[in-house]
Amino acid sequence: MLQNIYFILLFTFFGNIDNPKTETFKVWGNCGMCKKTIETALKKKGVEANWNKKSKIITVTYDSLKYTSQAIHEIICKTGYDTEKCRGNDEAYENLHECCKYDRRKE
Ligand SMILES: [Cu+2]
Repeated sequence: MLQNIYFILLFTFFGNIDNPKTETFKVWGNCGMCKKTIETALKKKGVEANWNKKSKIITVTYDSLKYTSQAIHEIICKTGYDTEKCRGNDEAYENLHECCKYDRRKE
């Protein structure tokens, strides 16, 4: 567990992402658990991510030859969270912890 944390920290601060592209956009969500769910899903795919639960703004850095911007949004939507470009998967949303059931994006 501790090793995983060190790995994530190392990856975040010293990771060498090829062809890096950084973007910021809004991800709907509530709390620290949402932050963990969203960031972990992205980090597992080699994407650096930091979501601010107050502003709801995420900053992502990814390999622009490996992923399109849309693909990044879809990684997040699969976990049940709405972004500016896609709607969170409804089934995943239903399975979120009660405190994570944020107010959905207005279409
Ligand atoms: Cu939450």
